[in-house]
Amino acid sequence: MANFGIEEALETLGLQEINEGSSTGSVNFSNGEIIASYSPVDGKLIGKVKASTKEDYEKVMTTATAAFKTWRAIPAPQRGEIVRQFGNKLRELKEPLGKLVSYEMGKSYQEGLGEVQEMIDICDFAVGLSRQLNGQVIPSERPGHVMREQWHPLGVVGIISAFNFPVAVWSWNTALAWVCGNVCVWKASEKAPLCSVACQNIIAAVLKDNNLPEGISCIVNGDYKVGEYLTADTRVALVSATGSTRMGRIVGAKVAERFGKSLLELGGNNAIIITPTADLKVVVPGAVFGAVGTCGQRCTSTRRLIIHESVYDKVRDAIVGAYGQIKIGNPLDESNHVGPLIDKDAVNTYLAAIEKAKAEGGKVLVEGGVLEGEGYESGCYVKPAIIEAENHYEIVQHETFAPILYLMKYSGDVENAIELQNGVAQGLSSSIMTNEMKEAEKFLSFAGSDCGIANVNIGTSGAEIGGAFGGEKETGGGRESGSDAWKTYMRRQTNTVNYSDELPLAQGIKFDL
Ligand code: UN1
Repeated sequence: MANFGIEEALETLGLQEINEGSSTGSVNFSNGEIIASYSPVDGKLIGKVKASTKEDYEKVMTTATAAFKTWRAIPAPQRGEIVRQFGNKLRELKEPLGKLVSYEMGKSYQEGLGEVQEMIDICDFAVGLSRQLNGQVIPSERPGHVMREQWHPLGVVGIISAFNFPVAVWSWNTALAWVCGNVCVWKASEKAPLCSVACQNIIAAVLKDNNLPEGISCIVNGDYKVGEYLTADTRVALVSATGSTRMGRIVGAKVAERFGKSLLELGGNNAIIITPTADLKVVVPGAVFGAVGTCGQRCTSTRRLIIHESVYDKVRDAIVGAYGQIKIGNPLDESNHVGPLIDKDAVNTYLAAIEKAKAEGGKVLVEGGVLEGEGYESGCYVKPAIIEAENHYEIVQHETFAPILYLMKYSGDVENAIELQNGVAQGLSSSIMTNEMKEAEKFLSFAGSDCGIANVNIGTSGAEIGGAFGGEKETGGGRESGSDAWKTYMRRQTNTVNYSDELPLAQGIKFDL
């Protein structure tokens, strides 16, 4: 077991008094119905928060919009300094926060720590970025003129995040949004509300220490109805939403209707192509971690293995053999690989998907099922399953947020595998396992993977924060995290300045008076 008790973690994170009636975190004026957070680990109640009513939301927005005026006037590198302090606090609190993530959401403690590490990393990235929000200088066609580009903050950024990465996804958005000069209003998943309150407490303390307005970071609690306040609100310049394609379709349409900006990071249906030259030492851990890590609840989780027929039996046997070693149980016990699903609804979705795959002709290679008995009282622990299937099955085309891995064969050239890989509606992450340079390059070329993430000889999940994160098609097209994703959090302004005594018009137009 990890050395921290969960009570101690809650206390360190300022969550010891999370119960009915307490309004938690600063800038959280919640007065609505109670949201109880039960741990999928042991089924116990961890705490309760109140949902935000429309009035509460209005108070949050008033606080946030007022804070924006102060925050945008602070030079970007000084905003970076605040993010640096936030990152340092996260370093201090990595263990308790990682533990809370693990206990409230159910991922392994190692993955909980990894998630907090992603937060620390994005803070470091954002600090450096705070000195590099550069525009360009563009040659003007007119004498005595100069053109340049500036990047200005947007205003209020609304962040809608999912239960599966209850802290990191917020931080990818918020750390960038802050250095860019925006203030943030966060609607976290109602399935992991305490994680959001813990994060809010941490940043609120940093803001207070620096005498900065608390409205720079706000949270609102609740279900999709609270999300709708954000999507419909013209004061929210950008809505960054991470979650299901179903949710993204609604959010994207609503925000577009009012000409707001949205950044959508939605479902994946990620595949690994395993070619004849693939190295099994790399394939097995890559595929197994990808499929069962976070109990198959990452948007980057490996859903499909597309295996060349010449190595199919060998690869299948190695993967099935590795599944025999997987330990399922309390995720806070570091000897376990896989914890529970988030809740019983997720368990039912998992069971229904297995039935559907069977009904469509799938052959079960590793049997799934719900675990019962000591240690599994929450009813949320399931066995990772492997099913031999075909790409066109309806269930294979669909993202099921659970540890179900579909195996399929390809024959002939890598192009055939790429066609299968791209033959789904989603386009988030993809990998090829090969030692053939030509295959790898084809996979990465314009005619290769159509995903936002395409990897060679690593799995589909576990992306580093330094790259832009997101994907195409039903994945929504947005990019979060590294590279130049920061540009989404700013508005571009083109400036033309005339320092001559004349007024020549562009395109050579004459307009003599
Ligand atoms: C998600 O599942 O929403 O690439 C994010 C990964 C992690 C992030 C996943 N760094 O698997």
